[in-house]
Amino acid sequence: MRHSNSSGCAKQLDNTLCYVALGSNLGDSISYLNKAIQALGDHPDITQLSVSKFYKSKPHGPQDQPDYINAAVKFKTSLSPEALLDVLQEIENNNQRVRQGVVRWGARTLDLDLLFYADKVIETKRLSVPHPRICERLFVLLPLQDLGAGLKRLGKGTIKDCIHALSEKALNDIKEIADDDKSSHRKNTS
Ligand code: A4P
Ligand code: MG
Repeated sequence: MRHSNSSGCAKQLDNTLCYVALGSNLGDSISYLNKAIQALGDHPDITQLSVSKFYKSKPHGPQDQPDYINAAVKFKTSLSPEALLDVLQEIENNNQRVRQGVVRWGARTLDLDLLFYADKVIETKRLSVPHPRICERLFVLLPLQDLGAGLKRLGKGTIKDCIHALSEKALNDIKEIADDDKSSHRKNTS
């Protein structure tokens, strides 16, 4: 089966439901997220893309870096997990992502993490799926909740259970971004 995207091109439909987390804390973060969403939506092997709300939060890990903007997307794809990782890393590279080597969790223009690839558990040199830190991170849990994702595959209860297990400080450190703010940046990217 085929359908058309916004530019009218036919796209191959496939059935693997994936969730990807987006994060940025360097430069115009909202624009970087919007550019990544556009690149994923335009990819010929990706269909039915939905986007969560955007959130602003304090950094996890080293504190001497700017606040992050985070979101998540879900889509269907015919790409294998490794091929999808290649696409995610290419989009990061096209958006000025510089890997700093020694600084774990350092500042970045764009980070795209594969959270779920259907129900598959993947442990290879390049991929850990489901992403190992989902339940510790409100900036991942809230966008997943927006997208109606389930966490059954993690064996840690529901998204709400994971959110309630996090500290009050974590809850205070994250704020939803108004749609007006998102769209003003989206206009700047077109
Ligand atoms: N890799 C393994 N599994 C995956 C996966 N499921 N998705 C490998 C994507 N990549 C995966 O990634 C390093 C290697 O992980 C890749 O080469 C890939 O083969 P990277 O993007 O170069 O490095 P990274 O992102 O710095 O590492 P890491 O450990 O993935 O960091 P995280 O967990 O993404 O944390 N605070 C807030 N508020 N918001 C944030 O978004 N992000 C981080 C980064 C820290 N603090 C944050 C946020
Ligand atoms: Mg990453």
